[in-house]
Amino acid sequence: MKINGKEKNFATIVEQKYHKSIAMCSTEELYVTLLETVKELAKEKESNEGKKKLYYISAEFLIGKLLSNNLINLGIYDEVKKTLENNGRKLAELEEFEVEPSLGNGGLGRLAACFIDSIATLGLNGDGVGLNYHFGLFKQVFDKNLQKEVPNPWITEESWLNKTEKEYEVNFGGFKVKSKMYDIDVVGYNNRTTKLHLFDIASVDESIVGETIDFNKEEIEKNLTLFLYPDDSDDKGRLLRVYQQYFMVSNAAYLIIEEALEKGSNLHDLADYATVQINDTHPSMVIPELIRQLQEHGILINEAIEIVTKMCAYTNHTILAEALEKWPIAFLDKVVPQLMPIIRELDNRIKGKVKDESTYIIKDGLVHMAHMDIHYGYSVNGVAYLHTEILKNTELNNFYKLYPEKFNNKTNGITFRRWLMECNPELSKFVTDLIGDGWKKDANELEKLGNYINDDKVLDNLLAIKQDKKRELKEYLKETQGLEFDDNSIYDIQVKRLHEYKRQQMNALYVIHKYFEIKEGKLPKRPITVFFGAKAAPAYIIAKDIIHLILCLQQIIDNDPVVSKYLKVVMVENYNVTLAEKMIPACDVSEQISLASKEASGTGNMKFMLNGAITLGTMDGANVEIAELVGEDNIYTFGESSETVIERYEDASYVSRDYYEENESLQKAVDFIVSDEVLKAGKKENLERLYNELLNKDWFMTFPDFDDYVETRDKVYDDYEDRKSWAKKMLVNISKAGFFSSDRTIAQYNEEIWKLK
Ligand code: 26Q
Repeated sequence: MKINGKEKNFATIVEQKYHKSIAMCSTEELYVTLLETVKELAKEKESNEGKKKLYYISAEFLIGKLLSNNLINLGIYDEVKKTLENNGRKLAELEEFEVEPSLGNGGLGRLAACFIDSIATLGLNGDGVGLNYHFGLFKQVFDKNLQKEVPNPWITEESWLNKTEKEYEVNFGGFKVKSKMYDIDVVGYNNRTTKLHLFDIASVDESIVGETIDFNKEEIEKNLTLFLYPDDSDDKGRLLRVYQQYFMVSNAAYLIIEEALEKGSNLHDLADYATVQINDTHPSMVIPELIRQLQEHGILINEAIEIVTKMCAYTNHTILAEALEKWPIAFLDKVVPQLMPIIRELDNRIKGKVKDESTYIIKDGLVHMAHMDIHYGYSVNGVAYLHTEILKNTELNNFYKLYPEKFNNKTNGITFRRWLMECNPELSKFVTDLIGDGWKKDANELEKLGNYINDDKVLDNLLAIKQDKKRELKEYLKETQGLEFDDNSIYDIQVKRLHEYKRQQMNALYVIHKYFEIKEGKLPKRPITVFFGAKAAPAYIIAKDIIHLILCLQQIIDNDPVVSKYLKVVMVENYNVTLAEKMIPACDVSEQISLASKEASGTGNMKFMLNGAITLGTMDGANVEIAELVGEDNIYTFGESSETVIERYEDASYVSRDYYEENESLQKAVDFIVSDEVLKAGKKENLERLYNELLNKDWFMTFPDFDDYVETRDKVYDDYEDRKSWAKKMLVNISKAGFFSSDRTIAQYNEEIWKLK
């Protein structure tokens, strides 16, 4: 590697720093040296430039560990790995040592992380702006088959954060705080760097955090950036979340204006210097805040509104109405009294010209953040084809009628650097050996793999790589979590946040159904391992009950010598980006079984496909695009359509008990939840609550899809036995995954929304 123009070797760097060889160093010494080296190399790279700059503001950036990713993007991964190996050390040892920054809940945060990787790689002039949470999303531990949450610190003495000189003053109702900005360098692949700006305050007091994630939510100066909020929270938590959001966007607005001024803007032309992507409604207050700050610079309100409307674009990530943020006026009056007159003015202007009351910003004492974004932004996008259609035709139809030109789709994507090159170097090399490495820059080149569809040797190699990754996962989970299973079994995996709409409960019902079949002597041709990984928001009771059921099933089956030969349940503890990188490459069957119309996109589905797993899914989110790309022979779809589901909700015609009463095998599976066997393994209160919820409500309609799910899943397992035809399906999936590169997504954002350069 070249540092400051001089060729250097990692071994010499270590030698100079510690006066000893790599072999003699502790893991920490090697890690710290490598971290410093990478930081230095990143600093040397040119940063992206241009007149107009994108600010991707997001409350979450689920970046995951950065060491290997940065080594890959700097092009020194192989070199460093080899040097370590030549000295009897392993890069994996350092990877394990690194702490994962879990600065996001799930899909939305991980998407933001993939996006900044692609922004850097494409050389676009754009930075990320967010918060420097001292504790990431809670760490999940299992205790008596229940989820417990414990604090999850990530900032160590030596971290990826760089201090900067930037400081601002942020005013809240009644007091103000001084902010400081930290940067993480985001290294593009073979290209330039961009920055992730994370804002913090000096007065945060980590000592108020004890053994649990409960803490005093009153003293804002001490806790403002202490925690990332789980995706739903108690009321007290919500108030603190408003403080966090305003803190984030006020800093962002100061930064935007300051950087534009430095580049020669007179602020009347600010929209030529800056564009803002609002990642869900969490940063929506940036709109009134930019207006407020422009007014402070002497720009009158009419013009300020006009400028800001040309600057801000909003991405919607959810169709669940209950998830759209609405803040009580009283909250905003307390936290940001300086914004309320502006928000009222924005609302009054709409009330003065739009008849449709459903689009007003302030209604019944609540401020509807998404409404403000749509009226006062220039773009509104959904994150997959179906999602955007549902927004236009159903959820946001009243807005679509007002501003059809603002609506557009940007189907999500993932960075192939992390989700193939880093997590699956074997498959990555296999691909490169066949088609060259052009795919690393232009993912569509993966289509060339199609030429090998009848090449038996290629198909065998593909299966062999999958088998290796399955063995690796087995060893890893044995060592780290004491979990045991057969690597000759089919690996069927559902990993994602726990939500009723994602329907882990339906997967669990299938497990129960299989359990009965095996007991009755109907044996699967090959053992099946059903993996789950999921955190539930601490206050989401039913989600936690579902985890409880899955853990009880795991225990019951583990203790059953007959059934466990054919079926295993493996619920991994503390599912996070690090575990995803180990599980996804090892997967045979990718469970994407949300209730049609509810999953905006999903991005796990793309990661699995890229790693040669076959999707078992509903026609929901980006599954629709996957199905179209791979064709019906290479995906297994089931379940009711989004149209039917939407109708059922509209006419409120769904009665779960009717299905239960008419379907014997479903009834048997559901009843098992409160059987003596499960009650012995678990807690009555939790299991009965879940049972009653399903029987009396089943809001996400698992019962109507149950039979189709069972039948389709059984077919998947049957088809798996024809190894050659399965390998062909794998190859087709990998070859068609190019569309889901976040490089493509970001190029589209730029061409159709941001228009940088
Ligand atoms: C809201 C209020 C209070 C506290 C937390 C929140 C909150 C936090 C996070 C609400 C929602 C989120 C995250 C949402 C999310 O991850 N959505 C997912 O976004 C992905 C990227 O677009 C999609 O692929 C998924 O379909 C979508 O569920």
